[in-house]
Amino acid sequence: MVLMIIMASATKISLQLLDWTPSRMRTVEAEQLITVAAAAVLAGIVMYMANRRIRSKRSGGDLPPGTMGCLPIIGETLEYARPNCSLMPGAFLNHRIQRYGVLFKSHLFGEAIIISTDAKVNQFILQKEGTLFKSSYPRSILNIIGKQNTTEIHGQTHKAVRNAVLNVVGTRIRSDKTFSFISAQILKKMETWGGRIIHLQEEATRLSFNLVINQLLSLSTTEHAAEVDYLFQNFEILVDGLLRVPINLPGMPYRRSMQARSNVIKMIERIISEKRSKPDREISDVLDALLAAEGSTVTREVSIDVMVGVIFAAYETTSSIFTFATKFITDNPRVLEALKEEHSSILNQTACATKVALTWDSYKLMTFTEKVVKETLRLANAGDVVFREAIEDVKVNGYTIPKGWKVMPCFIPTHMDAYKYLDPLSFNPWRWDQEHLGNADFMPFGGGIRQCAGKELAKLEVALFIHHLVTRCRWEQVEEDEVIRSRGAKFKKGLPLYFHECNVSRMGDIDL
Ligand code: HEM
Ligand SMILES: *[C@@H]1O[C@H](CO)[C@@H](O)[C@H](O)[C@H]1NC(C)=O
Ligand SMILES: *[C@@H]1O[C@H](CO)[C@@H](O)[C@H](O)[C@H]1NC(C)=O
Ligand SMILES: *[C@@H]1O[C@H](CO)[C@@H](O)[C@H](O)[C@H]1NC(C)=O
Ligand SMILES: CC(=O)N[C@H]1CO[C@H](CO)[C@@H](O)[C@@H]1O
Repeated sequence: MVLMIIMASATKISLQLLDWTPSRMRTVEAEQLITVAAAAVLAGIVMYMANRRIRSKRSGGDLPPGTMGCLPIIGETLEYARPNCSLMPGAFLNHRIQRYGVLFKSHLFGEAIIISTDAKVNQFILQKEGTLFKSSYPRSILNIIGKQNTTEIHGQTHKAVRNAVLNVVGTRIRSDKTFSFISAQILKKMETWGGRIIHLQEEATRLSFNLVINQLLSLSTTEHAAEVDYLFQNFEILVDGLLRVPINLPGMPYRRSMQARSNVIKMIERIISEKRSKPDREISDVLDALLAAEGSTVTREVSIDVMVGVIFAAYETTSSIFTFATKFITDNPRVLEALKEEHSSILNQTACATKVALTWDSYKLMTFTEKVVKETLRLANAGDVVFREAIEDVKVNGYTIPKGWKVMPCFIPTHMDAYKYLDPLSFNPWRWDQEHLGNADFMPFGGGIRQCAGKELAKLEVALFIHHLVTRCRWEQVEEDEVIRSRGAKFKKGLPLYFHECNVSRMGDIDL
């Protein structure tokens, strides 16, 4: 118990040391450093014992090589989460790939884990879902996004839930209503940008949250502004606690995250009872679809956890792609020119006398845009890792992944592999014309039966965002900014851009 408290205070200090957000930076006093040293010694002893236990737990065959760190609970989490100013795999992965090869073990987020950075092995793991591996996220993440979450449900329940999501976000994607709704949300944001400096990262986060919250819960930013704001604020805190050291003590991001989760759940429960009080509703959002599927497999708890999980899966990823797409277009005038040409030609073809409304047919004409989106997905790596567990001992690359072990396929090293992508750091949409890349080489949405259910929607949203950006706005970057990669890629200053203009109310546009 005493050890736990010392450990916790040590973690807090080292977290502060590592925290790159200037507002969170605090000074570390000498006294606290002594505590850290004492804790480290104690921790070393504990870890030595834990390691012995792990060694004895292993079954036949060799575990992949690797280190487990010298702190219990924390393991190598701090090293893993250390920010790196590049889109390339960070120092944590690089050092280990150089030393151990593409498959190695570590200790992250409170659990022993095997990390795979090889395209073929990753593909194998994802395709053997349900037979050799199953989706299984670390407990510390589940405590936040939900224990009955999409990632932890299997077989029939997973199928029912996945169908509920796909029915709403997949099947309806071609409808004109979806197109005009997404456009209206984008334009509503862009309307506020003209003549101002904005921080695109912040704007994009809010935009993608508004989009997903409407598709999932039918909350509109006009009628339910207070609810949407409340959910957004809590989600930002919730997300901040993910992939952190899982210590639940006051002041720790992890604790704040757990509290935010319970606020979000109360709000979702309230929305459910409002929905329930209106009989014979049509299915107009994902929550309706889940409620309609409720029964012996899809319980209320499953519905709620799935909602939290899907909001989480959808909004940070999509906003990161909005932001990076804009940054790459800004930095590459040739790409901007090619995009302008494609989109003005689409406008020419689809414009009738008074209205310019995009449809599925016009979307299908955005072939260059599609490559821009692909290239952005490759470089930004919004969903950079997934988590699985071995159902039985699995032999991979001459090593054994023992039954019950967690596995973390990591996609960044594949997407930045110079043998597959010439000059991997360069943003080059045209590479997709020439390079014949196998499925395993490009997995921004994961793969197998758990591939992202929102994949088509996400690509559409980004394409429409680019459409409105290049046909209506003129902008420039006003300040240098740096990429920080720790949990996902972010811009240090939030990508400040000056918008000379955003011609939102162009003649003949859809009504806002
Ligand atoms: C560019 C944006 C996005 C990226 C990069 C992305 C990435 C991913 C990845 C890598 C997975 C696989 C997780 C795993 O295998 O454990 C996943 C799953 C999922 N995503 Fe996305 N996602 C994006 C947008 C969205 C959106 C907009 C939605 C919904 C509205 C969504 C809903 C889901 C759901 C429901 C799953 C779980 C599917 C299942 O387990 O069957 N995602 N996503
Ligand atoms: C980021 O990663 C690259 C490549 O592994 C490495 O050379 C660089 O030193 C790292 N930078 C930081 C700030 O850790
Ligand atoms: C669109 O139409 C206008 C007028 O008809 C024409 O001047 C312009 O060149 C066309 N643009 C494209 C990209 O086709
Ligand atoms: C916006 O509208 C103004 C006035 O009609 C026009 O001069 C300008 O070129 C337009 N900008 C863009 C990016 O379309
Ligand atoms: C429905 C289901 O599979 N729930 C699981 C969610 O995650 C926890 C923790 O890993 C499991 O114990 C549950 O069985």
